[in-house]
Amino acid sequence: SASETTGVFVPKQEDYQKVYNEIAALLQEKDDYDDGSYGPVLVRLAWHASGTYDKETGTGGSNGATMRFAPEGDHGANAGLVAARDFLAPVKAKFPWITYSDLWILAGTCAIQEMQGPTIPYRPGRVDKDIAACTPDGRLPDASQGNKHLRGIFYRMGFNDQEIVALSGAHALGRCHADRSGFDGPWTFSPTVVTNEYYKLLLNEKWNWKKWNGPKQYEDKSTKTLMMLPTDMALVSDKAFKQWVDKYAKDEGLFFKDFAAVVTKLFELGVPFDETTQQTPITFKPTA
Ligand code: DDH
Repeated sequence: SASETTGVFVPKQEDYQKVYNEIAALLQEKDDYDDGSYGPVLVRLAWHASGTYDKETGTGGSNGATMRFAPEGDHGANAGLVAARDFLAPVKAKFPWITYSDLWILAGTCAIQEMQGPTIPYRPGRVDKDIAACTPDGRLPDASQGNKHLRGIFYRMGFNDQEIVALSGAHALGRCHADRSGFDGPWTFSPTVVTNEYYKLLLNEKWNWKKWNGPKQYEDKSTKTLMMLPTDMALVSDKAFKQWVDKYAKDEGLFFKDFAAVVTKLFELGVPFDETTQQTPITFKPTA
């Protein structure tokens, strides 16, 4: 076999499941962080690794893990993601054969499944690139903007309106940190569980501008503990977006199905899989 002749370890599906299990165990163990889980910040790392993709030039995307290097790691949008990269350092040390690029996407996949989200099929095969492959600043969305900006950013990656709305449901998870983005607070009352609550709250809550010295964001009228970004509110003020918000708020099953499909697409942007080998995606077994 290739591994016997070259001495290079050729991982099998069960080896990737071992990496998954290790991350899942660490998620359980390290529960003294934010709302009790590193899950959301792992999802954000995988998204920011992928969301730099430009379909015209084929640059960016999760193939490369160039956020390891200062120019990209220091982009404003990536503030705080060092917490996710540090969380994964012992996993990389234990399984040195996996590339950072594959590890970050596997971790995002694991976090979604362990937070009770849908199954995300996973294909390995990403290679780490050097500093020269870092993408320019400005490829990730700017939360202070509106629908035109959202379409500009996500159409560049190759997504349509329905996919933009389905991807945004990730904001059921996690929170904004004043010392990272400048914004503050969670979007939902259950920020460590994948749900369609984000859409329900967008439609059913009354949202007012928060009165504070920070960047412009919304707060819910009833509890003043939840938040929405200007880009989140664009999903209900824009008619073409809103019809999908309505659908996902009504039907969590539809959201799970569309979220799994669009996250799989996001995580594979710009990854040159050898389509001739028909590589079967891995379906990881969740631990719960
Ligand atoms: Fe997001 N996001 N995101 N987001 N995001 C933030 C946090 C998290 C935008 C801005 C912010 C997606 C889309 C958008 C997650 C997942 C995804 C924060 C707060 C800002 C700001 C960061 C901080 O202070 O720590 C904007 C703008 C958009 C958009 O224009 C659509 C998408 C597509 C995803 C995805 O995963 C598919 C997650 C998870 C978090 C919570 C992170 C955490 O640490 O908690």
